[in-house]
Amino acid sequence: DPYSTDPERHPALNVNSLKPFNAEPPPALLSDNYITPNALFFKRNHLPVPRVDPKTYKLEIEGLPGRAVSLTLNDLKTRFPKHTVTATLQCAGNRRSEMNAVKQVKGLNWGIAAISNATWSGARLRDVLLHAGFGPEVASKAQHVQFEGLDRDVTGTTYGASIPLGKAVSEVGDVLLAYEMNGEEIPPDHGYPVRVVVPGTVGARNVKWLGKIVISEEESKSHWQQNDYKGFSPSTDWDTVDFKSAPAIQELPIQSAITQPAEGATVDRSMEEVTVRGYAWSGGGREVVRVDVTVDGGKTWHIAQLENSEKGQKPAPSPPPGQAWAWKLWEATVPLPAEAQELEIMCKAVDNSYNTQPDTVGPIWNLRGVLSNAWHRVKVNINE
Ligand code: MTE
Ligand code: MO
Repeated sequence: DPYSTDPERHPALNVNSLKPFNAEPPPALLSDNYITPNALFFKRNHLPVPRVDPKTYKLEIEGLPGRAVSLTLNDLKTRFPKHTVTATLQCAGNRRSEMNAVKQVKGLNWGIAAISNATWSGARLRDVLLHAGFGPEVASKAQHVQFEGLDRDVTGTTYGASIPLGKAVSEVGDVLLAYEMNGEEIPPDHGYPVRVVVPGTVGARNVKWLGKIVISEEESKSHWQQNDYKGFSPSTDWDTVDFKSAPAIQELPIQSAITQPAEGATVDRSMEEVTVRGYAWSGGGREVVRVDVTVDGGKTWHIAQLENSEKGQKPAPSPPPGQAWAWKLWEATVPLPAEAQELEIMCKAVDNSYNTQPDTVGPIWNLRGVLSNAWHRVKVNINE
């Protein structure tokens, strides 16, 4: 069993698949912490977790002038400044179950918690590429930076993905070759000893167990870059889909969801109001500036209080424009409408480009069930 050396996991996780291991935390736990504890951080593996020896670990870098460069874990830790970034990762398939409810899609049936937030430390990819020989001549030809994982399938094919070169070498892109997650070594499930963290970019490009970097004129040839993680029209089906016709997902659209109360929960009428909690995040470093909550079908909206630090701590300073990599948690206390016995709570977020979420999932439905970001809806009962 190639999965026999997979690590132990937290028993509270909701498991979507065991081999490979895919799991998300219960929504209410997710919004308990601004920084998601490592054990509860959602886990998305396509293959068995590779066990990498940190003493023999080598990162290869190809596609730059001169010889290929090879760096040890110690090189990464000592030859480059340590940079720390708080960034949210979200799987392209987060909230896929809502698309499944409209019409069957292909993929893991994620709820609303294939998203988590951590503080990552490591070497800047920019610094490492400059060290390895990146310069203007390369920039005029190459357009992509490919990443290869050390996890492989039975045929020996590794996980791979790529990002635009501009993001990789940007001074404000904050792309990391991370060796720490929340102040600890990166756990085995999250890419030990080194993973790429591409803030603002879909989870799939944040390659774990990083073995190789290739600077190139083309995107990664990997299945996950070419034939997966792309969006299509609701009318495109498996007979007509042409994966070449759509761009690979990189930055993700604006997202928000309600973590509390849970679907089907009971709210006490005597409380007169309901406290609603959730998360909101947008891709590409766009900052969430507002979350609106309604309990009357959208006739009136309540503006939620946004939080960018742990409960009870003072707010963190605002990030520079274009570098809002981390989510916001939010809370709204909304009066219960008179007489209603059932309540549908809905939320939508707005980012600083004034992007907002579509109201329903039908018009954004796609056969792979990615980019599911319609207004989130939770139905609760009111107890008289
Ligand atoms: N990297 C490797 N090497 N193998 C993988 O299966 N999964 C990707 C990405 N990086 C994956 C990978 C996907 S689809 C996502 S959403 C994120 O890792 C999940 O990261 P996490 O497990 O740390 O939450
Ligand atoms: Mo993903």
